[in-house]
Amino acid sequence: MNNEFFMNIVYIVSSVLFAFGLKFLGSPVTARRGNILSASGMFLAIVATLLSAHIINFQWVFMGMIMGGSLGALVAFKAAMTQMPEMIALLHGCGALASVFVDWIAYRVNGVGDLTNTIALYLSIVIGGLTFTGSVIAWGKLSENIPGKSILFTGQKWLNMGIITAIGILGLMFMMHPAYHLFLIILGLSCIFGIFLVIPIGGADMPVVISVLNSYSGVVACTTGFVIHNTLLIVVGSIVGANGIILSMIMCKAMNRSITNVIFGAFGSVVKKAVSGEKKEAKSLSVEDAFLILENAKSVVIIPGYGMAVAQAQHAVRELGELLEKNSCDVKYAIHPVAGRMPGHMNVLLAEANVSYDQLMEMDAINPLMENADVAIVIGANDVVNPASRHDKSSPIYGMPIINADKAKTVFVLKRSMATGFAGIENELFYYDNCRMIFGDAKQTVQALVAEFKSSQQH
Ligand code: TAP
Repeated sequence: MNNEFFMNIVYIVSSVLFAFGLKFLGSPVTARRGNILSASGMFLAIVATLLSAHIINFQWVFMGMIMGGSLGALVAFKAAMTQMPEMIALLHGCGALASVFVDWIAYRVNGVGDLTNTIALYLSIVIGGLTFTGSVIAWGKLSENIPGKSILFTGQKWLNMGIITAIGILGLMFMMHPAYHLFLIILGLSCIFGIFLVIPIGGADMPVVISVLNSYSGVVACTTGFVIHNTLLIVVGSIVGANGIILSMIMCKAMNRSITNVIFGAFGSVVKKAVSGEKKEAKSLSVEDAFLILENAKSVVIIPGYGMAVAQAQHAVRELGELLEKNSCDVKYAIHPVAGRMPGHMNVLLAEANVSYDQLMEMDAINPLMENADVAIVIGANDVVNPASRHDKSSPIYGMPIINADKAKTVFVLKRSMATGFAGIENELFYYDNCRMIFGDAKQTVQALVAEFKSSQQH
């Protein structure tokens, strides 16, 4: 069996493993199997590539693998669950940067080849450059190292148009005369463009940006595959690119946005907006009083958000849910598609705490039932329950579907202060007549409610 034939067989097997891995990742029940399958596919592809005759010097390869592997393992062990989204953003950036380096070396060692190759190289450095810097900015926003709100300045759109035009013209020049200085300028401008593309995108739209960057990182891997004639990179890159686009579409639909509006509209400009009308006082409630209301409730909807992840309150929440059920109360969990900081964030946390999947309800399914709920308990959620999105055209989250917590007879909001959520806007729900704030760390508050239930059962 010749080397090329062997490589192609292994690459096909790897691609099949990736495809099935992704399929299994579609459900929480099979997600672990999906991860193992995809990782096995990647392991097989790496081993086969190392065994291929093209590798001349293993010393550098192993040094890179040890350095990258140790750094990756260290970061993965250290990262808390709440830091996953920013880590994912950074990993997209690293993937894009790796592809750019491969393109760079391929260009310096082999030149550009035919026109198809030159176009692939050009697209690779443009998309790779902007994905790298865009992902770094997304990481900064998600980790709150840079302000999460929209950053706008006068002439920003014109500057962006200028950069895009320059990248286009330089691209044409590169096709005709692929000089090294053009390569470097195009790469530099693409990196700058990545920064300007992501900084105007504000809080609530970050989920879409992350999935778009995910898609771009796949496209770069694909174009790099064309540059170095590697079938597996082309296949895997296309899969990631297509997946990212589908995820972005799902996100946009969930948030009632168009993708062009998110990417080019800089629409998420965030204003610290005062609650419309006369300024009211938010009313707070003690845990003891909240318990008395919950003890008499027949139907409770729990609405988790990012604060539940920060507080790691999911186990206490499950315990509270079980105690309510024991008290003949119907308990449901309402899951907003962008609650938390990554797709499926709340599902993962509640699954970890062994909350039954049957109790989790998607936004569209729970909203018609909200009017029948005696109590909606909002646990560390903010933007995803802000009623301003339904009627306030000046709000940055206008049009984004929310969980209608305000329609419940009584709403409890568990959070530490009146601080805003990720979108940086005030929440008018907190001032509604049927809303009571229970201030404190979500885990401690829920544990205190659990303790009240337990002590009442003993008496
Ligand atoms: P947010 O609107 O971000 O609000 C979270 C709230 O949790 C904060 O207001 C905070 O208030 C509270 N909190 C933090 N730590 C807490 C603790 N230990 N105990 C109690 N409360 C705590 O969360 P959300 O409603 O889940 O909305 C998610 C937001 O993130 C949306 O704007 C969404 O667009 C964005 N986003 C989502 C994703 C994905 S894919 N899900 C990705 C990127 C961005 P206090 O400080 O007062 O406690």
